Amino acid sequence: MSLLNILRYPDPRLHKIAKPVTVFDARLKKLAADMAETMYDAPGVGLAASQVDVHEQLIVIDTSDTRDDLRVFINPEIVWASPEKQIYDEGCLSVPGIYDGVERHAKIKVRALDVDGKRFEIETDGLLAVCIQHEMDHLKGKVFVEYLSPLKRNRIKAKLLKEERELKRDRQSVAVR
Ligand code: K2U
Ligand code: ZN
Repeated sequence: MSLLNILRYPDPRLHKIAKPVTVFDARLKKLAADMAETMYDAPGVGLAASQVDVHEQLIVIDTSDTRDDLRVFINPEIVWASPEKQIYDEGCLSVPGIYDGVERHAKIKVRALDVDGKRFEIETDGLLAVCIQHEMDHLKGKVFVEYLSPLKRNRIKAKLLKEERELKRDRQSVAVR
């Protein structure tokens, strides 16, 4: 398996819309496995294919404390969402070091396919519900900072672009030595 490169905000590729998966083959299984390895390594509790520049409707999630309860959701759709909302302090592997409150449905029912193309449904709340909604936003090209004020979003964009420039400069200075 391989570790995949995670796109960093404000990379425009994070805003591409993911297409439904139609072929359930070894390539798809390897992609899911590589995404899971990348998520565990980060570490994170979820990862969407959009974040590794693959624009197909595939997300991997593991919110367990023991890090051994991997869930794969393909072509996920929310078929029911509670009117009750909750605010959770979210982060994102594509927006490193930034955490802020986002309001989402407290409980959801999700229908999806597994890696073999078999349909399943789950109803959930808590961190899993938050994570599923966060990852499904990624598949729609939406990053959680878009729920924040323009002032906050622009400050985050400037901070991450500055960090990116410094990262590139440091890499070049090492290469020259
Ligand atoms: O999409 C991602 O980058 C993965 C997120 C998933 C996530 C976002 C918000 C709330 C819960 C999960 C990363 O796992 S962010 C890091 C993290 C780790 C543990 C709990 C919350 C956030
Ligand atoms: Zn994210």
